[in-house]
Amino acid sequence: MTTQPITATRPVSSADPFSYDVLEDPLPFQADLRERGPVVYLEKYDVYAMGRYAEVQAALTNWQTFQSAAGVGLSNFRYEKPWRQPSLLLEADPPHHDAPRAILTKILGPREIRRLTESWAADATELVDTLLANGPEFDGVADLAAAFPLRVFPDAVGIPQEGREDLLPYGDHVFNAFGPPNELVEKGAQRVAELSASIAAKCSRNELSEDGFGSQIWAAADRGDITEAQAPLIVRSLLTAGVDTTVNGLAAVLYAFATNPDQWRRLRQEPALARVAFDEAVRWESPVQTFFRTATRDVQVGTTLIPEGQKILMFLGSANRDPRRWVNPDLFDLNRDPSGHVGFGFGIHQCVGQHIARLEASTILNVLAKRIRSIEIMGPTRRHHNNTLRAWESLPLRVQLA
Ligand code: OVV
Repeated sequence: MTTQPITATRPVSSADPFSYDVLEDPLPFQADLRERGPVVYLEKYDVYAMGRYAEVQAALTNWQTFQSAAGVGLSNFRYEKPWRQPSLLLEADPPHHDAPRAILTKILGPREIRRLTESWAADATELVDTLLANGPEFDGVADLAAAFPLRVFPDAVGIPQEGREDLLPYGDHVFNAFGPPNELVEKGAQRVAELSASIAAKCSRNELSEDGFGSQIWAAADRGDITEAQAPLIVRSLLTAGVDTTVNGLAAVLYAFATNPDQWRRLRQEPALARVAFDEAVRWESPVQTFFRTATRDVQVGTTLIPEGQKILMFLGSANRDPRRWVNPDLFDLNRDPSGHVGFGFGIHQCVGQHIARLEASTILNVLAKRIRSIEIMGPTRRHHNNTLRAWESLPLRVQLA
């Protein structure tokens, strides 16, 4: 009997997960990826991809073998991104990762959640009342999903009013740049110098208000928990990771309810489900679809030997729709327990801002559930294509008031 070389049996795909068609609707690609095996070689990019829940979750937990410090995009950022120093959190591993992480865990924790809860509820009420006073038709993305985070989050960080319009395009480009250098990245490259300078300027100590997350990061530098050189980069992490993600998380939950009217009725009967609803929408839509890891050693997954140094694409969005893990994964269902989803990642890098994101979402959903009896899609919806994000450009909605 002869033994096959192990690579002869490895599942392979010639598909491009960053092509127009897959970005428009990633679900068929993801189903195919999961069917091919626990890890699949993507010929087009010379990388591996994981699409099943069990392997994605296990790999995200095993940061020693699947590192972040070599970059979480397709290419090694050290050579490819002169406009952006690596993130001290996202693109680092222990021990360097731990001090910045501990600081953000504290700043974005229960004390701040309590402090922000009341004022954000007042902001949400005013935003929704002003919007509904204009009539029952509006764009769920521009008028609500983007408007609310852009109203409350920059204030919470403590950045000035000026230049806030740069936050979304900057984040859009950073998330595109985790993918291959396709048209999306080329288009964003035109403004990258200007946008990077604008964001960097907001991270310096004297630009930040006294009581926000930003000055609390600088206070950690004063205590000596981090260096003064690290502080502005940690502020930058908030501004990069905290805007496009929440905008598209809110857009996801609005779209989910607009297309599942029975679930909206359920939320109105039981408003305490707002948090479950948001997590279920994050599972269902996975606003952050993917991140790469890098193998620190030769590692076997299924029948495939992944060589040391290879990039592996972790398909959060696919894991969150894996029928091996979820009953009827394509249903948006408030009766399910979505906990354990990997939409915020998993393991030591799991979203440090997730409590803030949940507060934004539950605050806006609570106001909407009081004011609005039903939500429907009233015109053609449009996706926003991004190499990492599952995003919306436009959600034309019509509501009936309660
Ligand atoms: C999760 C995430 C996305 C993008 C940027 C960062 C983090 C960062 O730390 O800069």
